[in-house]
Amino acid sequence: MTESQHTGDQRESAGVVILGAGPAGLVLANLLLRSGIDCAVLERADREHLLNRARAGYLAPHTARVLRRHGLDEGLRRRGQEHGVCEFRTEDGRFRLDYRQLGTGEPHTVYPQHELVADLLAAYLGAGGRIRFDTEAVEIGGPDTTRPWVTAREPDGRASRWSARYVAACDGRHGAGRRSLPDRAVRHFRDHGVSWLGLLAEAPPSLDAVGYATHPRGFAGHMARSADITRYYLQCERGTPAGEWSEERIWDELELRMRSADHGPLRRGRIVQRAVVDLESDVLDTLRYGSLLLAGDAAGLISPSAAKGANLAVLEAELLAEALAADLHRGDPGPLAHYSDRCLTHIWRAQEFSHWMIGLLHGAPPFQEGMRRSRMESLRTSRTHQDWFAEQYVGI
Ligand code: RFL
Repeated sequence: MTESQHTGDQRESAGVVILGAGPAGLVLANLLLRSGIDCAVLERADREHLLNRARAGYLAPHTARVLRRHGLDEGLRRRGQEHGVCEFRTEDGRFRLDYRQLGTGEPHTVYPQHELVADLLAAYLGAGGRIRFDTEAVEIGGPDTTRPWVTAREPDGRASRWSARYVAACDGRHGAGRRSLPDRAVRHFRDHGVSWLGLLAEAPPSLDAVGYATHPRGFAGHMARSADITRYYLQCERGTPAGEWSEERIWDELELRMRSADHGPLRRGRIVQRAVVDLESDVLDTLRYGSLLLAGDAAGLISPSAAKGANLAVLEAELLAEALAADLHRGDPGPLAHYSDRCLTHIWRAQEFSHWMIGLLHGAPPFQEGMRRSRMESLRTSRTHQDWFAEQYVGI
């Protein structure tokens, strides 16, 4: 009797086992498959859930370039909308920044994350990729060895054990990657002390710009997603249950904070998704623990204030794919040794800008509020500051 029959565990293996089929996991999986590296993706959610999970929407020019470079941008090219203007509404009126004309002169592409995930999944499956839905990685073992393994729960509830040369944890903030970090791992954490009620409305955008409104009652935000879906944010008290606000109260509050009386009404519609997001950040001191590599939200959490998370995930996935190919194809361990440092440079830069945005959009009396106003005024009046903003806003 084999050990697997004895324990009842199902035994599987792959060169690289990837946990999570979000943007990080699926970009990595596509690139590894194309370079001929045997890989398998384990995804906790079922396919339906995965393809309908609305999250990010603003993709950086770098993200579009990565997807184009690897022929993964067909949906983005067809359905993505270029976006290059933001509008700030404050107690002093409103001003617009055409950030496509400033800084590096590049726009965002608005393309819903779940559509990107659908494109990446179709490309991966079309190329013969292996993925297990409904399969939750429970724990990663042996990261300090050259034969790490993942224990997982299969859809039928049975345990499985996947062995690999490398495990890539792309399974987000609450995944097995984070849970399996060794004791020596150091995590730099920051709670920004602010919460947002994130909403998806079945309503066309109300502005042809990203809208950021500051108000004594708190921040409000408007971000287009598609011709008939718009994301809104409302700053709320920490601990507010997502369902507490009625739809009518949400729209009234959005109109009040976005100063609709002065600048025009919002186009209302059914709220189809809502969640409270506490603005938090964390950065790991390294993204590699032996044979365990982390990418995307698993590698670092960034508040959604500057729309960087999915963009970092794609950047890291490409770097990781190149590093794994160098190691597994050419026996060159150099790029893998530098993977973490290369990512951390971008991660800290994104964290810094995201933190700056939080300070721009939220004030607490009296000192922070003074800082917020000064920051906003400088952004309104200084061309140098506007160029800096534009560069950071679209860059990673
Ligand atoms: P994901 O997308 O969370 O995917 C992780 C996947 O792993 C699976 N999983 C597991 N699978 C197996 N075993 C386990 N134990 C598992 N645990 C989890 C999950 O089911 C999931 O499928 O992580 P990834 O790939 O790292 O991508 C990160 C992005 O999703 C995230 O950073 C962005 O959504 C952040 N973000 C934004 N980023 C942008 O770049 N631009 C934006 O405009 C933007 N807007 C946002 C956002 C995040 C938001 N929320 C939800 C915090 C707006 C919001 C409201």
